[in-house]
Amino acid sequence: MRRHRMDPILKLKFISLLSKNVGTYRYSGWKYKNIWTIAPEKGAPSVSTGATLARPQQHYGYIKDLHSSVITSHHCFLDMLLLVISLLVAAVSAGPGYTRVFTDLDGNGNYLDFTDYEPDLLADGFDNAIDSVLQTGMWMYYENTDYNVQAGSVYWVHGIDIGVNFPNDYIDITSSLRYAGSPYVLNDDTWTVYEGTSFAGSEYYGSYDSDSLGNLAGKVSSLILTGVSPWTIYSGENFSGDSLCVYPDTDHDTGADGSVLDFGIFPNMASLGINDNSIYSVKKGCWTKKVINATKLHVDGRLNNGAWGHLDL
Ligand SMILES: [Ca+2]
Ligand SMILES: [Ca+2]
Ligand SMILES: [Ca+2]
Repeated sequence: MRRHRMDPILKLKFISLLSKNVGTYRYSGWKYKNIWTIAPEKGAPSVSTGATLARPQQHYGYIKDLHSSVITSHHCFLDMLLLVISLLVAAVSAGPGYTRVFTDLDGNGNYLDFTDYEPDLLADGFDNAIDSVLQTGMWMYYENTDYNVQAGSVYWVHGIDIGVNFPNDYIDITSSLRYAGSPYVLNDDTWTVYEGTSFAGSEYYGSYDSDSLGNLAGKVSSLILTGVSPWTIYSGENFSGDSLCVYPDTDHDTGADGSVLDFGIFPNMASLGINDNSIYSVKKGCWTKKVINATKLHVDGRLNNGAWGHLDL
């Protein structure tokens, strides 16, 4: 299928319009800069790799890929029509969380809003530029493109309308970003497994039972749970073999409006006390008496409404 990039001006409008869908921001202590600056696109975007890294189990509207795969003409009218269609689709497919990423500390400098995955920030003119973020949900900021397919460090932040400055060693390195959890409902009961440790590489996502893990069967090296339900993980497909119950109880965030987020964040299988690459199926609920007493993640900081930290190679 032919792929075309969106016209930069249209893209600016697209992102600008999207940002109005994001929800209610609270800018406590953060300077709001009503300036949009997007550097010209440099280099070739990695839309082809995004397809293999996109969530395989759900009907997931990958906004940019959707757009680039739909456009078959450079005619302005058609672009505008497709922009409108994309915005309608975006309204239902964009994630309930968001992140606003800034080129400087304390929410200063230029910024961009994301409600969806970005495998290559070069496409946005934001490669190796992020110093601080303002966000809701659990977002991972990867040193390398395609979510650290090539191993690198990760800065992670979760919370509700939380603003975080990255430490010195983690500013100006982020090359891709994505969130964990439901693309539809904040704090929905979900699980996401990752091929690499520290949430790297391909992922497999679900909010229901899964009797196999597709291309990640026997490859799972990290896990993130959201919501309040425990899950039972199995060493065999079809809920067979050894079973262990794991709760999303490593982190709990409470927003200023009383909304809550719950997480189980496990950057490697050792934090669950099981062997690497040993999960083959997942079932909702606690179907065994063997409950995992998980190791909590080290954080750089924690507030009522969130926490943040880093994972290194
Ligand atoms: Ca910067
Ligand atoms: Ca980088
Ligand atoms: Ca693995």
